[in-house]
Order: sequence, then structure tokens, then C-alpha cells
Amino acid sequence: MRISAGNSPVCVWPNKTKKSGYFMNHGFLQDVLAGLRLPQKALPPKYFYDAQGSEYFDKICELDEYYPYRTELALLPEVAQELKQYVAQQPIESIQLVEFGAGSLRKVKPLLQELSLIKEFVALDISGEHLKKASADLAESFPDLQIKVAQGDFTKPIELELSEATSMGFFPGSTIGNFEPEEASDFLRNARATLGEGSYMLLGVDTKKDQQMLERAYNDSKDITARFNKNILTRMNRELDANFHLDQFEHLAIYNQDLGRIEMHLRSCIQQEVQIAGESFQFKEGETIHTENSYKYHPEEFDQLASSAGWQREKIWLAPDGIFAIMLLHNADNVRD
Ligand code: AVJ
Repeated sequence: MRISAGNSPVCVWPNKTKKSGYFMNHGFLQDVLAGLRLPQKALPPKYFYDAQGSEYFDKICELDEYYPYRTELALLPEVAQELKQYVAQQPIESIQLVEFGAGSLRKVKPLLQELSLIKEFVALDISGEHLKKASADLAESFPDLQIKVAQGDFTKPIELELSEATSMGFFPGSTIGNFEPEEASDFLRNARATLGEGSYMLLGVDTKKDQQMLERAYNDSKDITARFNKNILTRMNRELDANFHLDQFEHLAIYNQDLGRIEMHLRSCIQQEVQIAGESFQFKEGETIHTENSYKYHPEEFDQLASSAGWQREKIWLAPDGIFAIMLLHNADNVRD
């Protein structure tokens, strides 16, 4: 993915061909077929976020049970203030802020309000429509800010036109938890290459905690998370000619203590067969599709991960009871691959 200048969204989604009146996304089809042929059926969580899925996710963020969102948002004004003081003590003239998985753009606001050194903002997200709406709002609130938005898959390496400014990545929400630890390290290493020497990365990380609190966050009483999870079935039905029956699958979210991750699955209630783009898939009763991992890290565990990718932790902010962490990483000159 290559991000170029210009204020209107750049569509950089690859592999789209027009087929019988609608767009078939071949990356999606390939990933689905490959994932469902595995002994443990699995789908990449990035496919949750079509327009409907992004709306469900925004609703999840309004839930009291979903502590990561509200906790991080509450912590951000303090982070922004201290960051401002920190930045003032560094040889930094201006900042280019790059948000990965920008979504609704709510979290960047406290940073933009406090840090006037941010002259340029680059927003990357997989859901283009969502981002387009949000960036128009942002442009109104911050008329002097240069804004670039791009739809694309930031799990792949990206090329960025670096300006003279110091680059700072912003990856809130503990989305890094969707990666396997090794992939998270690869992502951080790629991001370090993208952002360049002397750059920074501000990251939200969800921490290990009480199992009940974790599981409640992914099993909300309004069943919004269940709908978010099942939306991937709706999406396959619509975009890939699949015939999933939504009421024959149930939402499952459990904390896997050994691996330190929340796992989401869709469990087949009965033995059944499903067709996707002409291929048949068998489900035993109780068999699951593994749809998401959400890894939780002790701050020290995360330090290790970050340093394995060549980043050094500069600062950490912890929410009350340590239920969420925001970290500032630095691509220090003395760190070599
Ligand atoms: C957007 C990946 C941070 O893992 O908590 C919320 C997604 N899944 N509820 C998370 C999600 C179910 C969320 N992230």
C-alpha cells in the first residue's frame, strides 16, 4: 500500500474485479476458503469491518461492559498533556501523526487538541466509507491540520511519504492484540521501518486481568458482540455467494488463560453443510469457526515484544487498577536490527 498526498481518500484496495454487477473481493474469498479448509476453521478478524461491522463495533464501544474503549478514552487527555511536555523537551519541530486502523477518529482528538506540533495527520483504515465520514468531521474541527486518509490493509507493509516532521504512529484500542505475538512483532518492525529513524509510536495495549471482567467485555448483555461476530457470516452470504443460516451458529467468547487471549468463535448448533462460492463445507454439531484472538499483555511482556522489534519504551500510562495501558515507544538511533 502506498500513501500519496491529497485530501480526498485514496482507494488502495487490491484485487477488485467487477463480477455480475457486484464487486467480488478476491482477497476475501481466498482467505475465507483457506481458513475454512483448516482442521480448526478460522477467519481473519479484519473482515469484520464492512460498513455494518464497523457500525456494530462503534456500538460495542458504547457498552459499559466493553472497558477497553472507555478506559483508553478516559486516559488519553492525561497522555496528551504529558506528551506535550515530553515533546517540548525533545528536538522536535513538528509531528506527522499516522493512525493505524483509524475507524471513527474519536481517539485522535485529545492528541490534536493538546499537541499543536502535529501539523499533519495520516489515517489508515480497512473500512473506507467509515473513514471518509469521520475525516470530514475532523477537517471541520481542525481546519489548519493537513489530513490524508487511505483505505487499506495495514497488516501488510506500507510505504509512506515522510515529511521533514518527526513521525509518530498511533495505534490505539489494543488492536495489536488481534495479531499473534510474532505477527505483532513483525507489525511493529514494519511500522518502525515505515515511520523512520527517530520516530515514535503511541500504542494502546489491553492488559491481563480477572477472567470475569475479560469475558464480560466480549459477552455483552445486549448481544451486540454476538451480532458483530455473526456479521461475518452475513458478509460471506452477500459477497461470496455463501448460504450460512445465522440462527444455526452461536457466538462464543472465552478467555484462554494459557495463551493470554480472548478467543471468539462461531459455533455450529447442528451438523450441517454450507456452500461458499460453489465449495461445500461440513460442520459437525458444536464445531467452531475461530473468528478472533484478542491478546492481553502484562506491560513487561509487551516491553519484550516491542524491543524484539527494535523499539524502546519511553513512557507508560496505566489506567486505574492497571486495566489498560498506553505506551510511548521510541525508535532510538542506537537501536540496530
Ligand atoms: C478492535 C481488536 C481491539 O479485540 O477488543 C471487540 C475487537 N472484538 N469485541 C478487541 C472486538 C469483540 C477489539 N479490537
